[in-house]
Amino acid sequence: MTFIAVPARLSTSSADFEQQFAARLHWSAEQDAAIEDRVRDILADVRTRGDAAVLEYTARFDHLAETSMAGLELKPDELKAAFESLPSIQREALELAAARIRRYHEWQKSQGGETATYRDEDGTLLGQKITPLDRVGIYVPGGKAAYPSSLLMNAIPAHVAGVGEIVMVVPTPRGEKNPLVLAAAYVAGVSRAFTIGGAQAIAALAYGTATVPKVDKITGPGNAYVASAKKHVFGTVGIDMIAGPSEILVLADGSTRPDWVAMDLFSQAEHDELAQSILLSPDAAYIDAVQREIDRLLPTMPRAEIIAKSLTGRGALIHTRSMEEACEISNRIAPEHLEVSSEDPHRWEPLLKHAGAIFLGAYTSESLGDYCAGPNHVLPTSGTARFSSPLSVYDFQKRSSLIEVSKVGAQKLGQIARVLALGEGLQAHAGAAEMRLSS
Ligand code: HSO
Ligand code: ZN
Repeated sequence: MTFIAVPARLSTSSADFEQQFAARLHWSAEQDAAIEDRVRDILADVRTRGDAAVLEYTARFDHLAETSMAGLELKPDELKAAFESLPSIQREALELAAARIRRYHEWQKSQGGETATYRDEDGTLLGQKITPLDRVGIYVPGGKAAYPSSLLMNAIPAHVAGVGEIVMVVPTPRGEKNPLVLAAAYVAGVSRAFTIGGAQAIAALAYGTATVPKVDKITGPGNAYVASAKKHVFGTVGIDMIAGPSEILVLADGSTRPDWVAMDLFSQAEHDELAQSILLSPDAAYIDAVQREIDRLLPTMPRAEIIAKSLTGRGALIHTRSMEEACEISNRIAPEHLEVSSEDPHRWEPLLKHAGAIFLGAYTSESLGDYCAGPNHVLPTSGTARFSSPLSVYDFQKRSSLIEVSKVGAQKLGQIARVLALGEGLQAHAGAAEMRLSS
């Protein structure tokens, strides 16, 4: 079977650019009413019947029939054994990746992730106390999107934040366990792990059952049922983000080898037929060269079919008038991953405002960021980088304000508060402030 990948060719100087650009970018996560209804039923059922409902759904949807929840729990010894039975090359790669991810997130914690206070001129102490969440749930997808790397990217920042207990859930259809996922759970140090998935797993984590502990926040990607369930339980627990298909945007001045760039475009396209890979360049001959490399390399790819569908359906090669204009277009797209494939990436970086992660220079392939550079690979998609950030240590912490008013401060603040409280008609507020005046 031969596949062809023909991303749309666009040029910012053509008259219909805006129209074509809008058509390529259009993406909406369709809300499927049937899915919503089923998810609502499953959530309500698990909430009332607990473990019994989880066991039933796991037997029905995952063909994994157990008589008690003990059969659906992965014990620490089993995780350790999975790690130890891996080839040493995989064990080492997991450990090296985990160490780099840990180091980055520890650094991140030191950048505003620690309690801090100051005193004002009246000796009043003000600040914020930072505490980790007590318990979090991490959803790990099963099947073809079972990524051990995503488990590391979720669990390690939670650990570094100081989360007390990390509960992982992973659907395991027919009981077929993914040894790399189990090993990653061991390396990341999850506290408990269950072979459950879907909306029933989200419900178990959000409401708690006799066996599955109730968590404070649920993170991690999942299918449409999982995404819908996370939206429904938001408020009862915190959630991270609802991720759309992967995206990569390469901004190229023409100095990087075109086969490197072609492979980078493939690297996100191979995730999903709905993934989006875009090249922006002011050099038309370079765009032709990248398309030639796409044609040459595609037949060598085991996932050629997915890549071809993604590139042909949602991909684009966009010719711009200049690098400056390419930066503007990139800001409009606000991609999940942005590669600045340029001889002088620091010249362009200040112009780039919206992106989940920015990869600078020809050597920084996005795939290194997916596994082991250190920063998180859970990133805002579908243009949400305009207002949101990568998953981080901060997602597993919360802040409490700290206030200690000095005697002198109470005089000054008391006057202000008294006036404002009376303006709001709140006599007790005014009284509490007044009583401390000239005490
Ligand atoms: N690029 C994906 C993460 C991933 N890639 C996992 C490989 N494995 C997130 O956008
Ligand atoms: Zn990836």
